[in-house]
Amino acid sequence: MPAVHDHVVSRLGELTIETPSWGYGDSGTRFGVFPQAGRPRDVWERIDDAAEVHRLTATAGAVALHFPWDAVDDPGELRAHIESRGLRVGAVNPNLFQDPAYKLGSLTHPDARVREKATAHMLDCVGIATALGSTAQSLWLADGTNYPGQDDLRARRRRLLDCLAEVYAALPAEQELLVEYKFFEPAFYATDLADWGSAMLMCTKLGERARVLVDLGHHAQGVNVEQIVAFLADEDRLGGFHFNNRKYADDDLIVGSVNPFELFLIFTELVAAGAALPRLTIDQSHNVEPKVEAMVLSVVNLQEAYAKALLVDAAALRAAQEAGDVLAGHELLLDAFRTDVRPLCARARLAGGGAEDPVAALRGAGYADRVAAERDPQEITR
Ligand code: RM4
Ligand code: MN
Ligand code: MN
Repeated sequence: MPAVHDHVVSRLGELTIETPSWGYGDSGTRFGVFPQAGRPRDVWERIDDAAEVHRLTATAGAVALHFPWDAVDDPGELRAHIESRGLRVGAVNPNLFQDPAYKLGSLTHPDARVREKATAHMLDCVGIATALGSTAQSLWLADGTNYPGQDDLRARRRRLLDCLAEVYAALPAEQELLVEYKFFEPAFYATDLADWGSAMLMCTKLGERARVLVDLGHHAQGVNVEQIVAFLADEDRLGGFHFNNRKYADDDLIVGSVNPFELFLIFTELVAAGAALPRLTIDQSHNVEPKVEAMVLSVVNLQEAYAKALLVDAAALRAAQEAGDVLAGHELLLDAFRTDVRPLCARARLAGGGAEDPVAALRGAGYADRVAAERDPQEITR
């Protein structure tokens, strides 16, 4: 690779991916869970796994947490553990989708007492984030209805706005509120925050520190996600991402595995925005694939997509677009996308103290076997 790509290596060195604590633990589909040997038993071990991903990739220096899944008695102790592993706390994710009280909704529930409970949980999470040194609340609202007429769509929206306004007012200056949307599931008729438009409108009403979070798996088939990214960035309302990949629905597969071109186009829009990158978080569910290896591969795929986007010849692209040359611009994107950036990414990782080939290094280090022996010596399933 020519030295001319030094700028790409240095930009890659600044890339930070947040890995999700919930992506290390057991997960499954609604049909079953296949426990993996060596799966972390608690948040402390989830952090250890996140630290291993960062050690190998030099790019995963933050870990997003989910509450109450990651609740501990002393947040200060958790913060110290995270920092002792060379990590920092990423976004704090409240959980408004598992408590039995939320059967008909949380912040949109028809009963004010349930809304108060959900709001109180979010306010708790603001306190936890403050103690942990986190700078974001990241909300996925699972609320919705299953049948037409089940509830009043406009009333639900106003209830949601009232509750979120209370949370927003309690946010310390260094914290932002990320609002994630998802078009369906668990509700199947109407989801209260189903798309980027409803999330964006909510953010606009709340204030400038409320921004939209784009989860790549939360759109209907065929939706042009990179265009959504471009529009949100243009409005300065792009708060961040939940990276994953999908074939059919919210599949939570390894980012860049099914549709690497879409991922490249998303990074191309981020680079074109010319601003600092938004929060970049992985949100995946590794049900059959080895969890730490899946996370390492995900980070590598993100590095490669970003590197390719940095190789797009922006001046030539603009000239082609201004000349109305339909295919020249497209071919410029293909040039960048088809470039083998693996050596560049390896250089960036080595410069950051990571591994040249993180997946091979992980396998070679025997990490999976070691944690399997330490964490559950009885287990034989892998
Ligand atoms: C949802 C959504 C959220 C994540 C949960 C576990 O589908 O993507 O971001 O917190 O799953
Ligand atoms: Mn998500
Ligand atoms: Mn999801």
